[in-house]
Amino acid sequence: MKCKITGKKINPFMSFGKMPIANGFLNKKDFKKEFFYELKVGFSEKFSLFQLDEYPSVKRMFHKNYPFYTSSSKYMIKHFKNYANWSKKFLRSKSKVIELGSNDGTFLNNFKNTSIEAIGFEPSKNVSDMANKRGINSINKFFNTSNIGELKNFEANTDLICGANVICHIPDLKNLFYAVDKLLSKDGVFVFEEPYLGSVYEKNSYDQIYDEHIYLFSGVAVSKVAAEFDLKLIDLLPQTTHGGSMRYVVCRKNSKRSKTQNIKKIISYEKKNNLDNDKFCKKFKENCEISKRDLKKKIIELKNKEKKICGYAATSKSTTILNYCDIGPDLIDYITDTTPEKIGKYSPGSHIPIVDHKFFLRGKPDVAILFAWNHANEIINKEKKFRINGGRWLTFFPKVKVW
Ligand code: JHZ
Repeated sequence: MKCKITGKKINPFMSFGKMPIANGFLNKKDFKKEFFYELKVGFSEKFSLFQLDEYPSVKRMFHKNYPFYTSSSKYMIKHFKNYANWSKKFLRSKSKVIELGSNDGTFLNNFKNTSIEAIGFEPSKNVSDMANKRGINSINKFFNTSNIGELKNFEANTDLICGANVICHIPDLKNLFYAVDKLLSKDGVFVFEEPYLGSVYEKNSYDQIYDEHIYLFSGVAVSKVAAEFDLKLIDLLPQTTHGGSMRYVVCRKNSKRSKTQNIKKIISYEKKNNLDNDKFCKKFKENCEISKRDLKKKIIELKNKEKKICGYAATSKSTTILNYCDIGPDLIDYITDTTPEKIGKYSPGSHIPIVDHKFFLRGKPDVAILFAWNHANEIINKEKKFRINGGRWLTFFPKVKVW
């Protein structure tokens, strides 16, 4: 395995086994030709960067039927509104803004009807089309040095380049930073929030590791990577989204902007927990193995008691859980979901039927495995009836629990 920045050899420390495309929901007729790769992870000491070894081509992952809409969570709509309002402190009335991986426009919608010129880059056509329909300027392309050529008046003139849950999806970080360098204004900021390595390690939420998440960042990693590209990390802001994320604020090395105290605090937490070096990897691997054993044991125990088990939300994350723990339709009857592109299909690799969310209570499950555990508050609140009727949730981070 090679570090994706230095090209130097690194030793993968763990394999999650053969994996399908995390969002590759499929029809029965396509089971035989399903694509698999090996999900192995390693750690680059030079950049303290947690990364995947193999991953499928980006075109296999992001295409005209990408089955994820940011707006599928009410909480996330609110979160993006707050994120956009917060980011306005970096903007002037005529500023230019670019969002990477702008999906259905949930974030950029907050700049509509303002004097700010905002553009999104979104490689998946269905979600990009949805943004354009909402009146949000969305370019249906990957953000890279080849595709920013037409944005002449954004060159060295963009005050905010931002993303959420997107930078970790971009394999070629060098090209990404070159494109950012071309577009960022003198004191402009590059802001992104991503699932945080510290939270994944603390909660043992290894399901954040799948094909689309090529990197798991930390404060140390981003500060080292930024420095490599003549940028500096000036702020770190922990977020509760996606089970624990971090917002990174980066600007040009010679910008007048200065670093906040948050950086020192968070980086010292990371150093204390060895997240800046590969010492944490062994423990992390052991924790994943324990979690896998406990989850499988609990599900078999429930099944032996003749409980009807379903999954709640066919998340990308559930692909890692189901395939790594070898959980299939013999154990889980179906998974309910709200996304039209997933309903009527089968889960990648494990081939569990995905049914419309309307079927959740009607199916009368005894136990529902909460695969969208990161949206637990929102879901448990709207599904109060499930527990009142005697149903129980099964959650698995940080420990397996039926409640
Ligand atoms: P959710 C996706 O991951 C993919 P996923 C991506 N790689 C990423 O980084 C993050 O998002 C940001 C369903 N659902 O948000 C809808 C319900 O059924 O945890 C979706 O299929 N009922 C870009 O997929 C799925 O969950 C609900 O009440 O792990 C989304 O899951 C809610 C709230 C969601 O992201």
